[in-house]
Amino acid sequence: KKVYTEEEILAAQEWLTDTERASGQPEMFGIAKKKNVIVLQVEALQNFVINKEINNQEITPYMNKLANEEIYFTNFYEQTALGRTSDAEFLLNTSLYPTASGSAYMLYSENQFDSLPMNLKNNGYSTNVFHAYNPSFWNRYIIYKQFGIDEFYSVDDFEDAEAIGWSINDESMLMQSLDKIKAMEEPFYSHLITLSSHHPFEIPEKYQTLNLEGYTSYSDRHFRNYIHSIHYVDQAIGKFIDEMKRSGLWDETVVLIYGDHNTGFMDEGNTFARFSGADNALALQEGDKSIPLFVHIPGEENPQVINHVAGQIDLGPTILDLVGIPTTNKYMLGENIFVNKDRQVTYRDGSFVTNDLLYDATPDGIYDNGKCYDRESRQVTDTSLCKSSHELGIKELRMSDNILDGNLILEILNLEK
Ligand code: GP9
Ligand code: MN
Repeated sequence: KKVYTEEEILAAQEWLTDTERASGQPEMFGIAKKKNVIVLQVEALQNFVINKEINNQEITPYMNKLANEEIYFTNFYEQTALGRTSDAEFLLNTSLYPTASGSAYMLYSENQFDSLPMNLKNNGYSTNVFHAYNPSFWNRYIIYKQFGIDEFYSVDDFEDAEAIGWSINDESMLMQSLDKIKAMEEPFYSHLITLSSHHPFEIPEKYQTLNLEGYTSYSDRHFRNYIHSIHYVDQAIGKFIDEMKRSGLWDETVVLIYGDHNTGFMDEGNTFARFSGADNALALQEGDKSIPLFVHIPGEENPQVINHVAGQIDLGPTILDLVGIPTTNKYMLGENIFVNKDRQVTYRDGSFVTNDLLYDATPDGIYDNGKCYDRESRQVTDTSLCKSSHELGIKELRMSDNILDGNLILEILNLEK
């Protein structure tokens, strides 16, 4: 643990509670007051498959239905680093940035956080996580305690079922989880983390139901596997939602569904890139980090497609706002994604995306070596146009790192005493 001066601790506090960032009456505050919350985090789900057909077949018919009937964020970006799934969880649970090396779940599992689950728990929610894998993987069983998770259902808490990839198949995992959820007292918060669509995306032949003619070459195998696998997971999600509707839970529960991170396969000119329409460097950058986010809010009948930029770091504050827990003084870096403002999504390497610009940093970290793109003209633009946002992003990353290194949320709470 690094030691910081009182001045530095107060600077972190000020940054975290910055009123400009948290400004305005957040839209939709309390619109789902005391409703249950289900967060469904889907392994390697990218946005390019949504509303897309292959050989005249929908890849994700059930999620396409969500896109048409619920709230669909089309410009939502993943912000993970080397901690992969655990980084996506970390962003959700803490609204801080993942670490530049290693994994925050491993390195800072005993830190103090102003976590999403703890905030819900303090407001009468029971809190639980479902993930059918070894509980010590990514240090989950340690850090979940720190987050205020009451119950972690890991591999041994599920009945055995046909395996896909690393564990029991998602359909069984989701339905078994739902059985447990149905018996819970309300309100509850449940985070479900799927696994069937894990790299290298191989699933048993009987689930490979799409006709992928035209993509049969050896070099297309990852693409093929990915499309089959996401199609399988999509129908599992469909069954899960149908059962939520049948049992009445759908009307009592806020549901968020999003991908944890990219496939890592979208490269210039390859099938992933071509199929998703990423035919230039800017589109590649956008497409690679773009994940879908669907939000279901009970009582909100009007479907909405929301195009402004937002990222995973914003999930926690958004959920708290929806269920009516004020976020103004929370020690979180994100903000409610329903507020339509010119938000910036910063990536771990200092790259960022806004509604208008995308900055692509180089591994050497030298600002001028990176590229600044105008998202409207789709061209590389004057590097200086990205400068101030880049500086803000770097400052925020550093602040987040300090908060972890010095366990500063605990230090702030101690000062407040
Ligand atoms: C296993 C799962 C692994 O628990 O989280 O996913 P990964 O981190 O490799 O994406
Ligand atoms: Mn993952």
